Amino acid sequence: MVALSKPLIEQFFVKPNTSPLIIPDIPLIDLSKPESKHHLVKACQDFGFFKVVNHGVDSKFINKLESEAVKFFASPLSVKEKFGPPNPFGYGNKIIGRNGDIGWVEYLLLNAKPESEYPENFQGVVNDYVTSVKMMACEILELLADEMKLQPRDVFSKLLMDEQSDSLFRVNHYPPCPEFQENEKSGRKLVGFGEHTDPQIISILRSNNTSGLEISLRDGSWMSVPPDSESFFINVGDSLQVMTNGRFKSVKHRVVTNGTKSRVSMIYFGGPPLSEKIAPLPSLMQGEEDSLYKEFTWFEYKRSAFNSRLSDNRLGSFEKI
Ligand code: GA4
Repeated sequence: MVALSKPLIEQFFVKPNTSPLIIPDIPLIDLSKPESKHHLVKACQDFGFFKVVNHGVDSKFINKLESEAVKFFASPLSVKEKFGPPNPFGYGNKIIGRNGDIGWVEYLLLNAKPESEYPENFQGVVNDYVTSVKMMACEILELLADEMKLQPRDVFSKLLMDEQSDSLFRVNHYPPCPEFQENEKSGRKLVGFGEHTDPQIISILRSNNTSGLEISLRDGSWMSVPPDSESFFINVGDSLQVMTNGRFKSVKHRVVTNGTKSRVSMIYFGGPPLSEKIAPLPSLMQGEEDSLYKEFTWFEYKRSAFNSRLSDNRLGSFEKI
């Protein structure tokens, strides 16, 4: 990464914000327990965010992918840049999306389809990891459908299993920022990945043991999520918020960088096929309940999302007034 001069680094500061008055516990869900269904629904309603253990993803797949990622990001910039810029897939450095967002991060954004092309050494490794994480995502979505008495139980998961599913995979590297260390002492924070919600149905995140992830609480404050490399963190995405007519919350989150430690995260974004209509499930609507959203397809939502800035309220223009 290129070193930034003082004035430039100012662009990366996170706006000052309030800390939560009460720090809630992040819902912890043990997928091996029968009562997990109930806790999953509650976590999606209250936070749109939770952490899972006993997830069934083989640590071999996780460690192999992480070590390939570490090797890739340690290679010379000229080598990494051969895979960039992301268009839409590939290697990106400090520039996020196409609309002027920047962050103290470098990344690989990849198609999650099995036959996709990846940088050498990532080929089989990404497939093994994504296949296993996708199974866990589908299990979670089916448990949610069960608990909400939605029929068939694969109403959500079939969208990820569909051959045309538009799912993505991202590996992020947040390098330590030495220029920032003096500011860290003063309590200022440097943005790694600015605040946003994920447009897809569900996101499954795993990181190494470096902190940085923060979620936005209902009172507008930010809560830091303690890292846990043994668990997975799950986000409700905008599409799942719409399909549940606002019952589940698409959580706003961001990553702040660390002055001294490198953070590596890998995220699977489970999305529907492009032609899929994203609308509240009829079987979930009660009495005279009206959809909170105008009708749209995933293609339309995705196009609008990719034309927006990270912190924009993307669902806003799809809400009924
Ligand atoms: C956020 C979630 C995923 O990382 C992502 C991001 C995408 C990108 O990095 O190109 C976007 C962002 C994400 C939402 C708004 C647009 C598009 C950057 C951006 C400014 C891959 C995605 O699907 O949407």
